[in-house]
Amino acid sequence: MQTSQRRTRAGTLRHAGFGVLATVVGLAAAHLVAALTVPAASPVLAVGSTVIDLTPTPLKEWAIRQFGTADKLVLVGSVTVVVLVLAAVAGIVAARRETPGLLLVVALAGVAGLLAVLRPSAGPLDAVPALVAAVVAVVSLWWLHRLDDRAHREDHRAEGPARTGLSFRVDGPSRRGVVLASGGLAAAAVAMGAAGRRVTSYRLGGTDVALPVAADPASTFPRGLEQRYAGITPLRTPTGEFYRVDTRLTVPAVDVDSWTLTIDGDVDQEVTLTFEDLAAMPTIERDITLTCVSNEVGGPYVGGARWLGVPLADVLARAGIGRTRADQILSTDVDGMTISTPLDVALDGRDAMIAIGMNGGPLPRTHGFPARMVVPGLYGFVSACKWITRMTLTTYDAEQAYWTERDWAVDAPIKLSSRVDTPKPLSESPAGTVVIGGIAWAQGVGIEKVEVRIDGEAWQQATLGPQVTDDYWRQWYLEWDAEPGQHFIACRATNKDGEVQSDVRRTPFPEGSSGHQEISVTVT
Ligand SMILES: Nc1nc2c(c(=O)[nH]1)N[C@H]1C(S)=C(S)[C@@H](COP(=O)(O)O)O[C@H]1N2
Ligand SMILES: [Mo]
Repeated sequence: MQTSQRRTRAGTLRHAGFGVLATVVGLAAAHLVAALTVPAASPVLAVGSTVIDLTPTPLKEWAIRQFGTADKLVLVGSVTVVVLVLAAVAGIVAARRETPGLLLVVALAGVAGLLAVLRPSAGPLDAVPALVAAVVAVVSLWWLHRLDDRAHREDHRAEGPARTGLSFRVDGPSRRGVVLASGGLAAAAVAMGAAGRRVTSYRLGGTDVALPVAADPASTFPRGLEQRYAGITPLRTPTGEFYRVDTRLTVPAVDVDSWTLTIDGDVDQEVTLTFEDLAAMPTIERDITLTCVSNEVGGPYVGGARWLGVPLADVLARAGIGRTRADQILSTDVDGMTISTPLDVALDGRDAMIAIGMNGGPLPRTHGFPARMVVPGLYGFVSACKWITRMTLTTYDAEQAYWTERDWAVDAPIKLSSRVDTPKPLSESPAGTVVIGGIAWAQGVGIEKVEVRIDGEAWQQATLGPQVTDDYWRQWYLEWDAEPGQHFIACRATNKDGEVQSDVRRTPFPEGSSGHQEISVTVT
């Protein structure tokens, strides 16, 4: 009794392991095949992206709050756990009744294949990786069970049923075969996974493009306060440190030579521009601060950069929009993801552009290579479409974009806001002069003043850093004679229209956070 129970438990574990191993090998093989064909069609990515898209907004908000930019990893990690549990079940089932077990594996791959093919930009090739996953996983599982059965029979012959309980014996030749096969499959999975990554990063390599010299350049960039006060956000965000927010698990690889931008919908005539066409148009260079609607008060999703691009109005004029009845530009990226922008806002004279350069270089892949939209004053989710391939002139009645379908605001101007960069919340500073410093932004209007409040007392005016443009953030600082104890520091900005930053607390959903940031620090 003892023995047979042990045998069952150890056997079940081993069979579950076979299911997991076979599935992982299948996924790795599929990942490699996807890397060679359509990277986004990899079952892991196809399932992961679908989960991200289907996650209800409140849950996504919660994930972003809890895990920051690791939110996607957490969501996808949870899916992975579910898949592996199902794979383990398939392994156990297959040991008892082969066909249903193998069919469960096929079903798992089938779901991934279906999701890959249902992606907006999918073609027939996109089913191939899931097909590969199914074949490799089924064959691996079948093979492992074959070897295992043989080992089982050998044990019986050699020593009678009582000994078979020690399932992890590796001394019989067939038992050794099982161990070797498992090790071999695991090694193959690691190798194929690594090769897949290699191939992808090789294919995604180049963002080398010749950028035009700006016909209308930005003015000389001033020296920021960060030179004097290290804790303050640099006046220009280094490209590699610029915040990144998008729905993508992997960064799209766009081949600039075959990339095009089409303007269609309610226009005089549809036009399609190549990168060369675009870069040949007169360009502007502007310092603009981008902000994400998901930025909490005091949050990190805001960045200042120098953008090079073609004025949006000029690009749209290529298609002719004089007679359009559209109220929306529906932008589509290389994967079919959509972002909507109010047409009247984009064309009201602000420096809206199709950007092709950032901080003196081409756009990095993470920030939309080879081209993206930038509209000063609008949150990124209603303007900053990265990897843009199409702008459709349409109406909000006729078509909805990704986030508007998810109940986010339609027209979302960036809210007047400010942030304390130094001292850090909950930090300790020695008594004496402490520099309180940070940034404030009021895109389109400009910052008039920033005030600081310590321990709930009167607001004190901070000193502003250099003015760049009204579309750009402004640094500020205040020297504080700090005495020992716990203190509370708050800040608020006033824009050049005299509007004071609202102290009404709002969550990012549905149109951006508001409220005053107040931090607690200790002076020793
Ligand atoms: N194609 C695409 N463009 C996109 C997004 C996206 O998910 N896909 N996210 C938008 C959001 S929400 C923001 S805030 C900005 C962020 O731009 P960044 O990642 O370059 O900082 O890109 C916007 N453009
Ligand atoms: Mo965003």
